[in-house]
Amino acid sequence: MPHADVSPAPRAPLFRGPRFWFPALAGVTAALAGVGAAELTAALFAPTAGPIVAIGALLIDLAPAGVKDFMIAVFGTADKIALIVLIGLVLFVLALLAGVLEYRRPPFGRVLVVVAGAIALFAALSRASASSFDALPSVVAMAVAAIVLTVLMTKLRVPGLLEGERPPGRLTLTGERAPDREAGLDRRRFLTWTGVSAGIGFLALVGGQVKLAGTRAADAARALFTLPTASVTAAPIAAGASFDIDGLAPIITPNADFYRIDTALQVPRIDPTQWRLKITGMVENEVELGFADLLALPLEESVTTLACVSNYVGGDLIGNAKWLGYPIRELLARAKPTADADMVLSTSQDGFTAGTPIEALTDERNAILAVGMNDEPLPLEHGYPVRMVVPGLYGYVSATKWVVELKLTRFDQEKGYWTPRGWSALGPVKLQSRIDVPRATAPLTAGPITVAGVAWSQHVGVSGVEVQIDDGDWASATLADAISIDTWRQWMFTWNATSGGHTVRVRATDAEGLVQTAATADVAPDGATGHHAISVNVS
Ligand SMILES: Nc1nc2c(c(=O)[nH]1)N[C@H]1C(S)=C(S)[C@@H](COP(=O)(O)O)O[C@H]1N2
Ligand SMILES: [Mo]
Repeated sequence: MPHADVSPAPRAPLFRGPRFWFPALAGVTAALAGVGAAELTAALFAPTAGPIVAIGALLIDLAPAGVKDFMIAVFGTADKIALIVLIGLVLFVLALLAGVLEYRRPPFGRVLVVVAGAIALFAALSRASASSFDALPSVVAMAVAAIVLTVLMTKLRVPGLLEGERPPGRLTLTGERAPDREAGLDRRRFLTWTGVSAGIGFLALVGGQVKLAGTRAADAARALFTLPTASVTAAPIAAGASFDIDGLAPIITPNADFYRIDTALQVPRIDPTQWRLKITGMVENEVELGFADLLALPLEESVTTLACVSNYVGGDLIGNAKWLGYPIRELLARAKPTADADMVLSTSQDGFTAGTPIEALTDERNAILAVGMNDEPLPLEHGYPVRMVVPGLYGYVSATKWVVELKLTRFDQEKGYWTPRGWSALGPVKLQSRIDVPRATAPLTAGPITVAGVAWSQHVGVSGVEVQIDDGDWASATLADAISIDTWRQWMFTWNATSGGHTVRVRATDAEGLVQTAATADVAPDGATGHHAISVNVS
């Protein structure tokens, strides 16, 4: 009887020893195989329904406003990578648990797999653009993980394989010699199965990502697309609009450096030949147009600064670009909104919405449906093929990327995405200024030091910027020329610094004489206020 069971089995500690690690390894392997199979299925059949992305998207939609602020504050534009890592860690722990449960209390490990799969399924199907195909990856994940887990368990449940903590070969409690060679062999057999399953899972995961990257119609279309020429071109940026100061934000933000904020864990990929915009709701004529129709209209260039309401004082969730697009005002005129409509609810292909006052879209400002950004088609992550850009309003109430519908409605009937989540329904950009140089860590020596930054008061314009050193008097900075009232303005100040520690503060004044308030306000519900200050050490 080489496989005599040891009874009573010595109590193994819960989280140590082979009775924990082997089943845990089986659980993690099953999860890896399941997720790998699901991501590959997603890449082939349902590109936006991979379980990780679907769960992440659901979490983003469910997250209370404070969590969003926290993620942005801590991780900045890497908030999405942080979220994926977090989901991966939770999944890892759940997988360990499923393995141990399945070994000790079958079938609860498989029950856990099914529950996790059901959550992914719910997440995938609850997305705005979900189709029934989107169920596939989660179902595959569930099935593959359950099967791999079951198979690995049969490999583990060989008597003698995991008994107690004894190294193979030592005397057992009953005085018999453990079947060391067989146990060693069985363990190796189990590890082989584990290695092969994990390897296949990993390859499927990588394969899925490669496939996703390779077959994106939107990427290909964007690469082939050349922007039409503008019928109204923006004046070239005058030399006087820009100081040549190392470390100062350039007057035009390159696309690659432009901040990105959205709820899309996976960037929507829209085939422009399929793109349509509908103007619906409280209108006399519904209007619908395709991408080619939009491109055939006389497009206009404009330079507009875009700011995020989540930008804390001194933060970098703001950028300035030259956009190419068509005035929304003209399209609304075709649709003829009824007199009682006061909001345009714009919807993106992935279900994000923004509520914009009609006035901001119909007055003289350059509120556009943009197709170009800095002489390029919109980058995918900035809304390709079409987004809104509205000077003077924070992005969350105006700058809908991947836009597919403009619905004329009323503020007392509809709310944009962020409004029920703790943000104001109206979001005019607040008067602000920022110090870009010197950096807090730069080595500084006594004598003249260049202090410089940007200031903005969108749709009003900046008329002055002042700098204060410690508790001294506010002193006027030199302003670069304004491009327009809708763009930020650079400023600089030469500070005759003495050695020691100092605080440098900035404040702006707008074209209506309003001085930027020192009172601090949080980013929620409608944008941060307060003066940006930096501490420096001068030697
Ligand atoms: N579809 C979609 N559009 C969106 C958002 C979004 O989450 N989804 N976020 C808005 C917010 S909060 C901001 S600040 C701007 C940011 O635009 P950017 O990423 O191009 O800088 O996009 C806006 N448009
Ligand atoms: Mo934003």
